[in-house]
Amino acid sequence: MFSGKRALVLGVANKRSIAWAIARRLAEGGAQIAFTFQGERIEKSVRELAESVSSPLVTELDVRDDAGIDRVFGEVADVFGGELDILVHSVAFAAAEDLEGRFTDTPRDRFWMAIDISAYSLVATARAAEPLMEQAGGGSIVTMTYLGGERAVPHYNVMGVAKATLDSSVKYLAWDLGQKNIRVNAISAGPVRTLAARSIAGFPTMEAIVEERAPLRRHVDADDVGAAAEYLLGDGAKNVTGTTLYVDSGYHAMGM
Ligand code: NAD
Ligand code: 0WE
Repeated sequence: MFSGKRALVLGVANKRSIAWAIARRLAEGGAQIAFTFQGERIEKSVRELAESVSSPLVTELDVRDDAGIDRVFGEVADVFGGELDILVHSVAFAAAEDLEGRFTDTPRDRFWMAIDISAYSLVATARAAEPLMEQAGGGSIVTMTYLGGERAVPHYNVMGVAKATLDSSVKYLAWDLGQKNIRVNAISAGPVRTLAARSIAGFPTMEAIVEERAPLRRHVDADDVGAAAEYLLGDGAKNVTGTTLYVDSGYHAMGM
């Protein structure tokens, strides 16, 4: 399904990462995959995972760094002959203390930091990918979002505001880049047990609520998200852009 396709995946931290579940699907379909990671602490685990899918490039990137983004897309252009077909954006961060207290108390600097890392990074990386995807005759971009950007989910707080920014950015990017046959979509996942999720107090309670109230009465795992990404990134979705695909056991459809 992805034979001859070249992908860049942002946001693998370890084998539980949603980005890794997506990368695995791409690799099974025959894609070549470049990876970025953030911070020395996770470098080893990302290099090992990347090696298992014969990745031609693993490189560090903090998405707040414009020069870093330029450098990484230069490296991607080098290994993929100036072309890129697929970009997976699976990055988010807010200060831990802002996911605990009241949203009302979010200070200015941490409000902007959450939006910078979790939303502006999609705009910056899509812009950097644009010439490489244009060279390839088009491309597909997928990002990860959550219902907390549309509805108030207790404790999601400033991350919800960041996801609202991300969701809107998907639509404006879809309009701009559609002219170049580049598609931009989001997947809205229900709670998945990853590194970013496990550290959140009350995560088991959220899973219990999904099991009780979602139409399918079960929680989702990273591989369910991988399957949805496989669809959105593939030619089967060639006329799908600017949209959100929910992988949440139907939870978003409920009013109670
Ligand atoms: P994860 O911790 O495995 O992935 C988050 C990634 O963001 C990590 O690889 C981390 O290194 C990266 N990151 C954070 N700050 C960064 C920075 N400044 N520069 C570069 N990278 C940075 O957790 P995950 O659950 O796989 O999260 C991936 C995406 O899925 C996020 O956008 C998250 O909001 C979204 N999401 C997660 C869930 C869930 O329940 N796990 C549900 C819906 C959406
Ligand atoms: O997007 C997310 C979580 C993203 C995230 C996680 C962390 C934990 C560690 C962003 N920043 C940080 N910062 C840290 O220091 N999800 C969709 C998972 C999630 O997080 C929640 C949720 C759900 C669901 C937080 C509160 C309530 C629900």
